[in-house]
Amino acid sequence: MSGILLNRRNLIAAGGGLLLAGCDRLGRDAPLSDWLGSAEGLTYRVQRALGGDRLAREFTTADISPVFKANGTLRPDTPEYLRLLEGGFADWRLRIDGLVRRPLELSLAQIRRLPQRTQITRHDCVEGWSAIGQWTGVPLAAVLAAAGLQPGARYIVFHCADNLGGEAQKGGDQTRGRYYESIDLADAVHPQTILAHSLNGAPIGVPHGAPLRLRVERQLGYKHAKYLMRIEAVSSFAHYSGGKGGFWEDRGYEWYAGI
Ligand SMILES: Nc1nc2c(c(=O)[nH]1)N[C@H]1C(S)=C(S)[C@@H](COP(=O)(O)O)O[C@H]1N2
Ligand SMILES: [Mo]
Repeated sequence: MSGILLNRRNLIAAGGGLLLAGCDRLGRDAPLSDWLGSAEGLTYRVQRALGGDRLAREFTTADISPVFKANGTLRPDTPEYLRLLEGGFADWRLRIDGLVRRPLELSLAQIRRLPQRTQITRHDCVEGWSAIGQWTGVPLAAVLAAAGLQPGARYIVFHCADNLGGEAQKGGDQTRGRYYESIDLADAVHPQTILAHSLNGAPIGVPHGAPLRLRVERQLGYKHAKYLMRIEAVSSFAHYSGGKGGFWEDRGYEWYAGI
């Protein structure tokens, strides 16, 4: 895994020809939403990222919250997860597959050997609480560059280890389901989008998503999938679960949860 060039140009090269179409189609008559959903729309979004997208605010160590609240699943109860936890996650592997050229399975040790980024950010939950923490992990862009996105890839889906009951006060369908999330490629290649293994300098504990969780800093807390098992590049997320792109989205929350 060493020696991968982890820049966006690589990711684009992996995407093959994504940049051939220009942005000039924006001015056409077709509704913008149609355009954004097209292959050219993908180009637009990737170029938006290339142009240096807005960064979420970063803080100093003095700002770190003494207590970082844990929310949602605090300890997955699936036999698979409990077995991995018991083994100290030595047997845990992150699968990267779907519309990629080289499906990968990465151990925690391999993930820690990839380029790392540390960032101190504020987590905002829709329930009205926030916490500032220091997260360390590998940029998602690096992992995607290693796997090589296929041209049809438009979203990244995160499959988690836990089932969640769905708390009554959050409204909507309360059926228990596997937690999952999804983001578009602009957020996927954003420099602050990382797969984090450490919080405040220590390995992430079980309540916060051990052994690996997503940080996607320009969006609300529920997008930050914990207990990652598999990352899948897809052209559409319509066929997953409720079809809205995430556990809480299927229960009425926005898919793009921008802060
Ligand atoms: N797998 C999984 N990821 C999840 C959740 C969950 O229940 N399961 N809850 C989400 C919500 S609503 C929030 S606010 C954050 C909480 O992260 P924390 O427990 O580290 O504070 O995780 C998000 N990611
Ligand atoms: Mo949340």
